[in-house]
Amino acid sequence: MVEIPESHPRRNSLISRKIIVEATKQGLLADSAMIAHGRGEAFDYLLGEKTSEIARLSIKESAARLIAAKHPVISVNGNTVVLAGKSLIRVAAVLQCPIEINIYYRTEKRMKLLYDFLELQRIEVSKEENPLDWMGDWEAAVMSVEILGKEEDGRIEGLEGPRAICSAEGIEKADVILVPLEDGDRCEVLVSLGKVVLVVDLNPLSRSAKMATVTIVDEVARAADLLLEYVIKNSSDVTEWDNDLALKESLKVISETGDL
Ligand code: PTJ
Repeated sequence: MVEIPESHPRRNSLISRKIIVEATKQGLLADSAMIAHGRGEAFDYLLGEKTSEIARLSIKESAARLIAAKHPVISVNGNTVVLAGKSLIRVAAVLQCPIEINIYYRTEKRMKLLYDFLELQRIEVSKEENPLDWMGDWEAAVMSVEILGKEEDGRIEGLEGPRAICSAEGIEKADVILVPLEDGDRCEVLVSLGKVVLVVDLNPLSRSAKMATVTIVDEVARAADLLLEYVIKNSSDVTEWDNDLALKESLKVISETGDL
């Protein structure tokens, strides 16, 4: 494998590409995963490849809503597992909420591969030091995170076919769902079911971004790391979040990044 020099200005982006390429070879990702990633990358380039102030606020708001939830769940698809799986396991460990593998292009083979991959990530995370400012038995907290998805015993009411399949104890029961890189239709239905939907999407113009309760316009791995800090701080309250205003702010960031 070609080494990426530490000094390379676009190192993180190149590492993410490598991760996506490798995961594709392993069969973990959907056929269109690279296309989705490329679209995200283009938006990230326009955002200056960093977390904007408005993205930081939306992450803080999402942390507050996950903490206040009765039944929070973190839903992960292929791209999310390989790019941010470990970070989201840390978030789930702090919140003590389940992670549900819920993929758009559902096949039994991919579900199994992703489950095994996430299990391995969980074991690795359980062996880490406690995250900064978190106190308690880290290994126990991580190993008690439930990984859902294989049960297929729940349904997203209002959707048909494989896209409706979910876990009864996860998405079906949840009042607050974090769904990175979600599809617009599913996002719309989840909101219509009265759930609080927290989306991570680099494209502020996507249907999911527009439909969500709170949209984090940021790269999923960066956003997940910052989310961990905010769930550990546990210091903010849920606000009257104006998501349209937040999306407009993200578009402003994009237009200003381009200023020469
Ligand atoms: O694993 P599956 O079967 O659930 O499939 C996952 C993909 C991502 C292939 C599927 O959900 C899909 O086709 O997604 P879309 O409709 O192409 O939407 C993906 C959205 O995520 C786009 O708006 C991208 O801008 C955004 N995106 C891509 N990569 C990232 C991202 N947002 C945040 N971080 C990223 N790394």
